[in-house]
Amino acid sequence: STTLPTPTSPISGMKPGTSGLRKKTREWMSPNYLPNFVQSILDVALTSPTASSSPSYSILIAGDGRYYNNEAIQTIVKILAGNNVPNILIPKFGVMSTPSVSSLIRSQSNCVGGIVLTASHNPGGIDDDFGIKYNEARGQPADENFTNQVYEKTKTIREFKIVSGGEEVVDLEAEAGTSVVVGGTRVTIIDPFEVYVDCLMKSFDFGVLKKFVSDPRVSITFDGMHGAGGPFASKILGEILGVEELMRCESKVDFGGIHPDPNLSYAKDLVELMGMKPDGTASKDKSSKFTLGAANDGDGDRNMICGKGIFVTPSDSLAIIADRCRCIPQFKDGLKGVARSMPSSAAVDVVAERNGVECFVTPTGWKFFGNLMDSEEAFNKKSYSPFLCGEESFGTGSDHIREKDGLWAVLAWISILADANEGNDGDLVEVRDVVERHWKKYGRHFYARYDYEACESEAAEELMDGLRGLIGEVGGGGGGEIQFENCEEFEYTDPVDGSFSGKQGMILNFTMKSTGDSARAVFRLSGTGSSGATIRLYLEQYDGKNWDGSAPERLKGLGEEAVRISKLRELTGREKPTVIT
Ligand code: VG1
Ligand code: CO
Repeated sequence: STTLPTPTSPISGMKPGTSGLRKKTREWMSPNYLPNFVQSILDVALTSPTASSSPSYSILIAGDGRYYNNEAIQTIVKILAGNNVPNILIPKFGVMSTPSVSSLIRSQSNCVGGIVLTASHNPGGIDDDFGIKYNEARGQPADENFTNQVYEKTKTIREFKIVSGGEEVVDLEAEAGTSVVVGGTRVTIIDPFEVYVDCLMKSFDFGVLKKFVSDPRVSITFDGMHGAGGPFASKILGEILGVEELMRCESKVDFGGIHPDPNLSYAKDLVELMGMKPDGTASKDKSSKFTLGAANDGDGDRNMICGKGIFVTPSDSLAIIADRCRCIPQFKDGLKGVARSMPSSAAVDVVAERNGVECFVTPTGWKFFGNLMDSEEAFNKKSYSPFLCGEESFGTGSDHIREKDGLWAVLAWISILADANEGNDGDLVEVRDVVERHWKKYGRHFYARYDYEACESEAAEELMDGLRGLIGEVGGGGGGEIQFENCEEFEYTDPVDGSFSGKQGMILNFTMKSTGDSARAVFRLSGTGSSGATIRLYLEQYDGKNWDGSAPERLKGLGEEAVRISKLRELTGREKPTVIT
């Protein structure tokens, strides 16, 4: 085969968001769309130190298995070959979860990075979403500097290089270890599981996990939502640990028609199975046989954790793991650093402060955690490892890799339950007990998120601008219980490399008149959608004493205040959020 430089012209709108470029699948399938974006990624990626110093460097191509996954892989192989990339690695069947991609890249000293075909928790199918993101050599999502450069390339691209060849140049069903040559490029099929399983085995004590899973009092269920995490769950939870009740763990191109986002709205089957009402509070007439119920998203990096009649908010989950981290071998000597995204609740901050652990608050998106994790290795600064981090959007993880990790979070919770039940022959200490003990010790951050999906972009921008106009105004309360104090805009200077990120969300601060406790509402526009705008409203209220009751109920008043101040109803015409979680 020969390389054909193919003329093309720029296609507008290829600006990567919070996590890669996500568009409607048909748009990706339109002429030159995929090649333009992949060529632009390569133009930036191939200037990296690994690519220039290692003559036999490799690039990984893998996806979350959604519609167009395998066709896209074939095209990308031909473009990489056209650009003389010496080695390509592809998992058997083309599917890997995002965390397993991160661990695989890290395990290869000459791997420049990975092209990851995913739109994560967005629905898949010809009429839904497809996406591509890029992970760099340390396994971390490309930073803003990288994605901005890619975007610039997409605006000036004139040609892409592609080798000639039929539709299929690589057999994705070939056994691991098989390789073929395309153009001058060696393409090798690899085992998707091995490296990642190994990595988790180093983080956890699988003997302890297995013993807990096989305890006759214990019953665990997991919902893979037909995403890429499913096969990994089957292997690790099913085959290795003996968890029996695995649901929806085969990866499917359309995720079985569901929205593969594990939260109270979209994982409602699991919520019901765990004995909860749709709002995540205990159902009065239905109990659950399961000790632990968990779910992952489309690419296996998000997690939802539930116990009998209780849903653990991701922010609480992070705080609880931080507090009890020493039961996880990876953290046996304690933590050096923790971090959370700004909209996540301050529950982990309280744990960090009381335990003398450094705590960082970053913008939304996992790429901001990577620098902190690698501060020593890559930047010759202080080490924050062992490091734990998370986001309110059901992301939890650590420095075992550079992505959030859905299965890791499930194993962390099995570890916590095993530890809480160590030497206990009586009634099981349940998820609810663990959570309530935590609230008793540290107070509770009542937390909820409202999403207003598919709003008009203009209305959403106007709302944010309106809030900006409140900066500097002092609220001074009024007569009600929820007193508005002030408004600020979050921005971030990376403490490791000094890079600056502005406009990362508007924060409205409140005080509860009767208790003096603080509360806040945060507004952000989503950067992962494929059309229109999603307004996210994050609500948080701290209570040090009275931690009883349901979060959605507690936060209703605060939500009303935030909606009123922001003029959300007037601007968007929305009476109610699309999602409450
Ligand atoms: C959302 C979440 C963010 C997460 C991102 C990618 O971004 O809020 O916390 O890191 O999705 O997660 P946004 O900009 O839509 O709010 V995933 O599992 O979609 O890769
Ligand atoms: Co995801």
